[in-house]
Amino acid sequence: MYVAASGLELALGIVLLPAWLIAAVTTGLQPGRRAVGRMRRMSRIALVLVSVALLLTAARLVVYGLLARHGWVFVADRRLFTTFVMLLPAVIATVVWTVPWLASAARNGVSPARAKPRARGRLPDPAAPVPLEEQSRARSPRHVVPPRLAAFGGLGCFAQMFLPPDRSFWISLGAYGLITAAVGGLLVWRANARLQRLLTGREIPRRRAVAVRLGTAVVVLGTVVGLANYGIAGSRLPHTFSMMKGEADWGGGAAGQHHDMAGDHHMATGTGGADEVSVDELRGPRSGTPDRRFSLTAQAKKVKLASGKTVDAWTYNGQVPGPQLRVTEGDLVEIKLRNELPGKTPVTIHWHGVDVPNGEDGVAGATQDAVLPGKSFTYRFRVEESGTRWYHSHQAASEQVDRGLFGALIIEPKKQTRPMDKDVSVLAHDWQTDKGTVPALGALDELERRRAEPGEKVRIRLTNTSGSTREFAIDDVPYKVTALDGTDVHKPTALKGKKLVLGGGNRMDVEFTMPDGPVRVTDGSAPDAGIVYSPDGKGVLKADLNGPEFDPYSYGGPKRTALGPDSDFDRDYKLVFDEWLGFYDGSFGLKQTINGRVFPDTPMLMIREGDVARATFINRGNEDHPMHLHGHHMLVLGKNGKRASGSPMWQDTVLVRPGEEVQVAFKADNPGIWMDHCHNFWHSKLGMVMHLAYDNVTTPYEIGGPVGNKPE
Ligand SMILES: [Cu+2]
Repeated sequence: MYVAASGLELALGIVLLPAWLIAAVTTGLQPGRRAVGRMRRMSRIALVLVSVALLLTAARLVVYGLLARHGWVFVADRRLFTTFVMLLPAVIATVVWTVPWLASAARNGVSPARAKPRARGRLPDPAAPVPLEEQSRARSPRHVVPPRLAAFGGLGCFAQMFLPPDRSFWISLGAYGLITAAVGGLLVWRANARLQRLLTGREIPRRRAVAVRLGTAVVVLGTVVGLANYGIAGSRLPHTFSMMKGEADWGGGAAGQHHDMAGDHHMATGTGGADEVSVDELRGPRSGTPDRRFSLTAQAKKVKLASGKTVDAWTYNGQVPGPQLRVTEGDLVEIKLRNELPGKTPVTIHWHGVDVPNGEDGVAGATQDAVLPGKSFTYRFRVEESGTRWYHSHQAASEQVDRGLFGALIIEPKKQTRPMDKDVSVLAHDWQTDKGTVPALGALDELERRRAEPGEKVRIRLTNTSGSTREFAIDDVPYKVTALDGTDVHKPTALKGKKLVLGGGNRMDVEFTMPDGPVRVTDGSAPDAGIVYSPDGKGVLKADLNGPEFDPYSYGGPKRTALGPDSDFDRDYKLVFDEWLGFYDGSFGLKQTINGRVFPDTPMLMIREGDVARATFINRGNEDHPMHLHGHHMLVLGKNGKRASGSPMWQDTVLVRPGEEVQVAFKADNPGIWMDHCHNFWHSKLGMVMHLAYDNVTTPYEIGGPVGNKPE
């Protein structure tokens, strides 16, 4: 609904400008028509064109109303100012002044004032010249300027995406108002000058007129080119900089004692108190024999998908997805990362959804330097939780995860309460192959048939390792969603034929008992692929991808939690996501903004250990944003003002779809500097990255630097 309205708004923005432009030009042509008959004809045409533009304007207002139904926050921005400051006043002026005159001229070939005495059936002779008085009336600024100013308003609507989102209300009101008034003034001045020339009979010599137009064109073109150049150069990020550049956002609570100033935060030798700690000190246990030991080596390898399509992959241990790591709650885990990638490509490993000590989090430029080829890095941490997790590189993820540097990480609970006969990880991914982009489950890009005996208990761990939102279907069996992002759902109930929606990075455990007939697991992005289980391993079943959407907000049974909507929050962050066409780091694209800014100018969420925080995510843009907070589990409180009513939803990645407002709570119980970013890596690459910083934690690492750290 929101996306449809927003798309309609975009389409209207594209047609509004030409519609008003043509209407304005045609209206402006009237005074040049010297015979009453021609003036009448032209007025009719102008009237029709103005009416079309008015209808389109009305449509924009309707769309604005539709968007406003999602909440004031969704329209109290660029939309408000382009529509109600730039466009609407000019349109009203057009209706009040231009339309009556055009209507009269269309009927009589003269203005309303003159028409009255002659109105009784006797129209002026069509061939008669339009009296000078009439011509000057036709050229009056109040008749010709309103549609021109409306065209400028149309330009505002057309170029809305280029305007900075989420700026302060009063400053925006002032800026949009002043610019519109200035353009209006300029148009009136120009119309007046023309009128004077008509009355005095002194026309500008043709050459001079051409020169003036040419000059104007050169100035406009120069400005555009200059702005573009400035945008390219000005948006370029420095070679090396600290993550901690953004403005500190204390979430309305008291500022910490250590770092009132953003910027000094990155210095290991800070000015803080005795409890100041570097991320280097926030490591897992350095001693002790690990319960599980793994070795993951990043290697380039040409990998074949099931269909035979080839991926020029970057892998852990030569396979895609990387090896599945299985550990047990309470284990001390040691993973040695070695980099054998070609060239100078550095890598890391991030343990997605595991609340590891900050120094083990694997974020290049924040918690470590990325590991260069030939080098290694050892992660050690004790897992104090269980469930479906995954791991992936957190260095230039839009390229590295995309190419295959990821795998499943399963943490078995200490005591398995629901043992399974089959426990299967399904990692949905988009592969860049020699035959284009191919969605697949793991490396399965076509249908695979597997054997499963009736009565067998099956757990499917759906994992979305791609950036885009995925919709899964489980046919044709009743099942339960037993975990969200690896945390058990309380009292799950049986479901059937639902559409299971997972944002990028999300996981969902699904359990069922194998029936006599076949069962199919399908990712909607690859409807012809998937897995079919059947007793003989030859089952045939069509996927039904059109089921109603599964709603995790009302699923399962409620349960008391330490946090809740009525908790006493020390911090309350409000984060609005939007889109902004322009330059970012030297190239042109659709920037993904948080509170109107892109990384590293996005807000730094500041917190103190022990704080209880709430965050409200508002998606004003047109694409899904799966927001992933490292090192913490967020309790999802509700959506669009409605409280979650089912089982508590503890998630590390929260999907916020366009037009949605999602509220989460979390406890600051894991000191560090933690990424909080959109898990659509293309969005994080385009600026949608921020972090949660404990006020006493510092990092010696920087973005860029000798190894080229790229945390996004
Ligand atoms: Cu996003």
